[in-house]
Amino acid sequence: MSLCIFFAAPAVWDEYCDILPALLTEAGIAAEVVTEAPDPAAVDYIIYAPSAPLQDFTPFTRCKAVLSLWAGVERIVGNATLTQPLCRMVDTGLTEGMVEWVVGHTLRHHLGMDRHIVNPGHVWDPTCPPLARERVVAMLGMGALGTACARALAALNFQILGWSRTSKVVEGINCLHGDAGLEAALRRADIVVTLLPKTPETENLLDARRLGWMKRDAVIVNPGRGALIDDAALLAALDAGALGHATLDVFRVEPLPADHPFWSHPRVTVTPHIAADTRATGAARVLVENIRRAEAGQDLMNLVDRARGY
Ligand code: NDP
Ligand code: OXD
Repeated sequence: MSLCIFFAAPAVWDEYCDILPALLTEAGIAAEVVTEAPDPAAVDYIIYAPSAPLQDFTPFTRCKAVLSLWAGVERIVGNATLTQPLCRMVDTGLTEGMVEWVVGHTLRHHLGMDRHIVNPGHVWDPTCPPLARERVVAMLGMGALGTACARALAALNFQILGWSRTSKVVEGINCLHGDAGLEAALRRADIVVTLLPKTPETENLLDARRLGWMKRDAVIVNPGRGALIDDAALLAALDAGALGHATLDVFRVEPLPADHPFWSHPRVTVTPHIAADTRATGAARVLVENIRRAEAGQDLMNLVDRARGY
């Protein structure tokens, strides 16, 4: 019998307490899932969300894997006490949610919807927006989420420039990498979507210099991580009219403090880290499949490269 410990906020456990044991049984895995273990040395698997206070993994001497409920692992990946394999969450529900959020906010800016939703002067302006085929969207990050969003936007005819650390070939997407690729993408894009993990290399990626490469009316849509963008440089660019708008879902401090200038800035839209949620029905299957693989001595899915940081 394996022992799995679930470290997350109590409300998260409520979502998994029935489905996870049921799916383990369905998969033929003899395992118990608990939220407290008197003897950490008896634990085989740790299911982890950053809302849990767990910091010291040292006592979990028998643990075969730490399975993150989140896609982004920046709050755990650098933990020196974590020596076990770490898997991040890749799940269809998470991906679908992200695609819907990114497509929705991209279309808002592409179609100029705000002009008609907020039109206090009842101005009849029949100017039509361009077609999607006339707009360039840069997708910074072409991983599980970025690639799905890029494909969905390409299916609507947007011209997509994908940018990643390593070179890629994705049908229908012009894939770039490296510093020159980033500059080319930022200079050409009308809308820039940031779906990168937070790592030492991506922190402040969009700083004053790189924001300066963007078109004056370009829009940033950031569901990745707050630290990807230099906040002060972004506000300065927006105030100077050097950028059109920023739609931000993620922030350096969450919840975003009440006095943060993003809340009231006329060119900033704040959404409260809701771009995509890990949903228990799909995510529990991913957890169970990884436990099954570990028990069978097979390779784990979605393994984090600790050196790379994602
Ligand atoms: P992946 O690990 O699948 O993809 C990451 C992508 O970023 C890869 O294409 C990778 O390049 C690229 N990348 C990483 N470092 C660099 C770098 N230094 N330069 C250029 N490209 C780089 O992650 P996901 O797509 O699953 O998730 C992305 C992020 O989305 C998460 O880390 C998390 O922060 C955020 N997220 C936000 C949510 C929300 O609700 N707001 C929900 C879920 C996730 P390569 O392909 O070459 O390795
Ligand atoms: C995640 C997130 O990383 O919700 O899963 O941001």
